Amino acid sequence: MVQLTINGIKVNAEEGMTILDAAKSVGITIPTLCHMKNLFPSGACRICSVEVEGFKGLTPACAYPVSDGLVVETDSPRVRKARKTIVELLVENHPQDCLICVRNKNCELQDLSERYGVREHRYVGETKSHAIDISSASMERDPAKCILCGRCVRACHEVQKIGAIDFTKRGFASIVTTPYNKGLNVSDCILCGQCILVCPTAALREKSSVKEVASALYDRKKYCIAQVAPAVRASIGEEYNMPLGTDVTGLLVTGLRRLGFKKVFDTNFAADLTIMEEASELINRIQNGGSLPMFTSCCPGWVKYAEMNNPEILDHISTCKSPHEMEGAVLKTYYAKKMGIDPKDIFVVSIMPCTVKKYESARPELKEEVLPDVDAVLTTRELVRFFKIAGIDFNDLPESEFDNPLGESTGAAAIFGTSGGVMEAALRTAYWKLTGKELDKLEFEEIRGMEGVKEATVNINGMDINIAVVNGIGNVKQIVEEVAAGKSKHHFIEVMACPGGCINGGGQPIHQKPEKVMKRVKVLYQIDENAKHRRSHENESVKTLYREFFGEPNSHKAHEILHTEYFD
Ligand code: HC1
Ligand code: SF4
Repeated sequence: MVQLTINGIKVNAEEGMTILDAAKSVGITIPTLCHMKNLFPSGACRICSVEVEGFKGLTPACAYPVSDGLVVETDSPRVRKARKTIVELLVENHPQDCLICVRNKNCELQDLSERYGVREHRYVGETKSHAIDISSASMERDPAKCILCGRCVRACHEVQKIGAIDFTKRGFASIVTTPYNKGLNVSDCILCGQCILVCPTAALREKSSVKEVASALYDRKKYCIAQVAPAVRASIGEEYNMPLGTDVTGLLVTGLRRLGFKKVFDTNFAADLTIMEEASELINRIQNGGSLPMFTSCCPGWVKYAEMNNPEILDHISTCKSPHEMEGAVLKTYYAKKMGIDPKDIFVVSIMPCTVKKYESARPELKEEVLPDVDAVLTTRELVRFFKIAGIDFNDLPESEFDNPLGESTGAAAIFGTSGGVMEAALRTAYWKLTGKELDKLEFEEIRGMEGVKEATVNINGMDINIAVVNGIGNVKQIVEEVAAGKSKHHFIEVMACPGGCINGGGQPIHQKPEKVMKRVKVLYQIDENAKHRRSHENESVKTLYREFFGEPNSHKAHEILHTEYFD
């Protein structure tokens, strides 16, 4: 422990801590635009500059370690002036279009401009102008709005270990871009959107589908159906100032009805259906000598990664479509027939925490005849904007329940939204399928939590099944290489591209609160714990679907409608 003085307050801090963290521990927030928790400080933005006694210049608090007797001023007139000048320079080299910007009122540059009282243009001069990269199906990149903080580059390189974007050129010409300044769609980008979550401005953002969905809702010929991903209910409340970790399922359903959706279904229903198909596929592969280990397939970021980087392991990925694609496929076949609706008139909108789902829904093989399984995807953030346009006061809505039959779900489906959840749900059903008995203890603690790779061995009917859960695409390389080399000891591997799983997807609310992931995860585990049924095979509507339509899991019809293929 060392003792230092910050703004006249005596602060005890652990050795190795930075001034930034020590100040935070006593309630002093030093602003920063480049710092990322748990990553080595870059000191790029200089907004966190502070005065340290005995030093002539100002020092970046994010990169300066504490020591005994250090005397620091974080809010002196000199510090304020320096910060204001930095902000003024950034603002001057930034489009002056806050009123029409997607991040208006949720922009860190705007906040700092307000905080330091920037009220005039003091440094008018040449500004950069760059074309917006609209090449991908999921995201847009607007370099004119980039303030070169480098957070996106670090999220992509150091967290996701993809490296699709980086700095090029120097000085005023400096820019964050893709290789050869080509579009994201021809880079290594997997469209995970983790860079969007850390971007302080709107330089990175999702490609909006709000207009498209609004026109479908106004088209009287269309039968618009919404489905909601497991993770959205645990996060959207944050956009309405509710505490982190508030479950708003009932409000969400009412809000979607008020937008004009004829039916509001639950992607969780199809998560249960996925488990029926995926657990059967795993057992088939084990019993009949199929490619093992089998990887999960519900994360389209992971699938895109594998297709681009490791085509040699594609036959190890489950052929199951992801749950929201299965839900769409069932809606356009079974449900359309049952309700006497022409599938051509059905317009399925998935409300997702994920940016890659936009790309996934546009994949040509994910369709029934010529109709896409899912017509449009709105991220959690886009839904909030849509509610705003429609004048829906989310906080004041009464609660209501999902429509049926595609609205029923079990606790197993709820935990799909967190890392380890798909595996846990699959094990609950695989155990029942192989033994005819139910597991006494449903929780698999070893595969919960935020570790990068979680492993366990589960004994089912005398057979040891080795499982692994990859939490974040940045941790997948070694696991994939073992599989490619034929050296994997695993039977079943879950991969989710976003750290924490979909709960921390690239389409989720943007704010830099580090505790957000665990608080959201808790909601999903609570939904599971409180659920009447906690195993996918107990979902009555799924059972009816097999009885009335598919016959049994992995049947020929199920393969035609619920499974897919991959391409290198
Ligand atoms: Fe996910 Fe999934 S869990 S991929 O994270 O398998 O997006 O929430 O909807 O499809 O169910 C996302 C979440 C989601 C699918 C399911
Ligand atoms: Fe990298 Fe993901 Fe952003 Fe693409 S979307 S640039 S892969 S962080």
